[in-house]
Amino acid sequence: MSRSAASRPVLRRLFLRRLFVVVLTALGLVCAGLSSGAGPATAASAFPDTVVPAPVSETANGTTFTLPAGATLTSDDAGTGGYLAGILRASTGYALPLTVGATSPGTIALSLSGAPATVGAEGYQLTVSRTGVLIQAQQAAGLFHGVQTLLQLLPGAVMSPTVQPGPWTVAGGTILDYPRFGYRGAMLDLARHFFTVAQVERYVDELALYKINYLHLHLSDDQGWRIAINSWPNLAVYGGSTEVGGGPGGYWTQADYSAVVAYAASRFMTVVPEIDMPGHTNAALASYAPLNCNGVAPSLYTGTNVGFSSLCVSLPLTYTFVDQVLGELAALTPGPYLHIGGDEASSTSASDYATFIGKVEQIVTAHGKSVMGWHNIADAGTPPAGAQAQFWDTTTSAPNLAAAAANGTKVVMSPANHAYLDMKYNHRTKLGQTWAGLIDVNTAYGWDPGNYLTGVTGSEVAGVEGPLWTETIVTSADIDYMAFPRLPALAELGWSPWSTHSQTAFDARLGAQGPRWKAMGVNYYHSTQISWPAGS
Ligand code: IFG
Repeated sequence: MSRSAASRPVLRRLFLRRLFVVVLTALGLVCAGLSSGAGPATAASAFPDTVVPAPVSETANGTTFTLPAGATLTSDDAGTGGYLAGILRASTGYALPLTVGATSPGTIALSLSGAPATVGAEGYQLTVSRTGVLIQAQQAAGLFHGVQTLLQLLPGAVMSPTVQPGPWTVAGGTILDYPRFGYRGAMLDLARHFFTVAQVERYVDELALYKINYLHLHLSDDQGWRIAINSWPNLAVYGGSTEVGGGPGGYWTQADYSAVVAYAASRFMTVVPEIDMPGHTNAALASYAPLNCNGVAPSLYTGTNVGFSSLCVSLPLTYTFVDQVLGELAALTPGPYLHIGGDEASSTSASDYATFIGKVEQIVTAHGKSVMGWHNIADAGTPPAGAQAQFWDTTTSAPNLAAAAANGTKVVMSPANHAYLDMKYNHRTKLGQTWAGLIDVNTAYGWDPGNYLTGVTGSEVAGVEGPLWTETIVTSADIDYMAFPRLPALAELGWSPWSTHSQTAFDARLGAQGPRWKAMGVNYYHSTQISWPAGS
């Protein structure tokens, strides 16, 4: 039998076996290739654990999506679509044409239909497939928050204002997300040091990354009055003419204020204006002698003491003043709250304080707004329906506040020893104060707003807020340094389910924020409690 003849069956078997192996391998590659999206087969991708605040649920599907240069955007909300397009076009260099209200979805589609009801007003469902991204929400705010998550699933360079090399790859899967608390705020003190509209809008853009939805503006204090009031023009012109340290101060026109309100709204943030009363009023008293009980105006004040000033509770003009100031602010403020302050009224007797706060609360209500105030307003009794009291002490109990909460007052949690962004990180921190303690990331993160105050738990808690007082804060770089990385910790406490609360997991996810802050030029503090990626 010739070699060929003798080995024919053997050769055939060999050929068929090899053919079978080749086919299997080819099939394997194709399947892997299909499951892992464009490009060579890769291992199944899991969602990167980088999103802050932590979402409610994340399910990876092992695919990856890479944004192609020819990608298209569609959005049912023009503002959010434009916001996303602006960021992506700048960093990818892609055209990314945007169609609003399109009938067929783009590569990235922001849709107001099909979202599960559980997402509510601010939540979203984000689905990443091999071929594209779909963000679904019940309302535009949810689309905006889903966009923040999508941006955090993309490489940090996506936040760069200049074109960066890709690839712009996102792990595939589904995220279902919605907030734990409805009030997730940040406060900026414009009174101790003045900040311009542009500086506040910059801060708004940074806050928006972490799904913050309230911007509390501290517009008046002993050292400065920062908002023009037409019926009392000297408040801003004279009362706003200085600041801590004796600098030139400044003030916003009502058009400036409206511009900030609109800008914040475009980032789905509601402005809460604060006129602090009856204490913290030296700038107003210096501006109008008749407002003083003795008819004599004090000097402007550029120091940092507190508790030495009080409006004149017995003077009828005081309530005309309050009514006209709050009336003009109410007309400029679409949001539900006017913040009346109420803190550190050391120069007002307890009975005068109760009288004053009671009258002012009625004035707020008469202008169609709900009262917000520091938790001290509960010392004057339970505020009107719809009111919020902001806890700022370093204790874990406040009996008058708990009593008001039992009567329906909601509580915004800002315990100074966890949430005050003007506290130093450590003794080496040049900026900031120490009276409430030193606050690094783990102290900012290590508490539960929903179970912190005795007798104030669950539904009485409206949410959290991170105040940034500016006695020592002068520039935008100073704001960045004190707010980042602690504000994201507070934002996570306000948004994420308590079941996701884990210091180590949060610290890892916070570290992943470093490259995007670097790309944005955010002057953040490289906390030694966090391992920051090289170069971030
Ligand atoms: N307490 C005062 C602020 C500010 C702050 C600085 C409140 C409610 C100390 N009141 O905090 O005006 O001076 O940390």
